[in-house]
Amino acid sequence: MTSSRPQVVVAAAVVDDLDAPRLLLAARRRRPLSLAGRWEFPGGKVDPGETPEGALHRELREELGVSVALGDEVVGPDDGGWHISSRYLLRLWPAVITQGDPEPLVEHDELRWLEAGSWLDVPWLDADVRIVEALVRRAQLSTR
Ligand code: 523
Repeated sequence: MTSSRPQVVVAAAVVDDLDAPRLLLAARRRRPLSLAGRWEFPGGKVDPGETPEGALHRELREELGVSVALGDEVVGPDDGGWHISSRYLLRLWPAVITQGDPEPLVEHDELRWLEAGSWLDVPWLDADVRIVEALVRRAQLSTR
């Protein structure tokens, strides 16, 4: 019997401050048609031979034109990540921009900094909305 492991997709919760995040960067997909207009954490698939973190730095450079510093991975409930489908497993890191001004260069047609209290105010992709909810809960706990 062969078991096929899901392909790892890496993404970043780009925030203004890793310790006390108030602003969260959301990116609106331009393609494919089935996902167009929905918002996501920017990122993409890990290429063969890349580490997940290396792939994430590459994706953020290609898609947004920025360099980032990553925080500790946000561990999810599904094998440490977050199931997108049977094909893909999403892994997520918080990130702050260390160089560049983010622009929607390739995959996206709009970027938006969401203020604290408004992180859920855009139509996120189904896989991402669960993670945003978890981040909101975490942020609420950390401000108590
Ligand atoms: N997701 C997803 N959330 C999310 C990302 C970055 C991706 O649900 N934050 C899904 C969307 C696709 C799959 O993961 O079904 C692959 O992501 P994609 O298309 O962004 O990967 P890329 O950028 O590596 O794609 P290509 O370069 O076009 O192959």
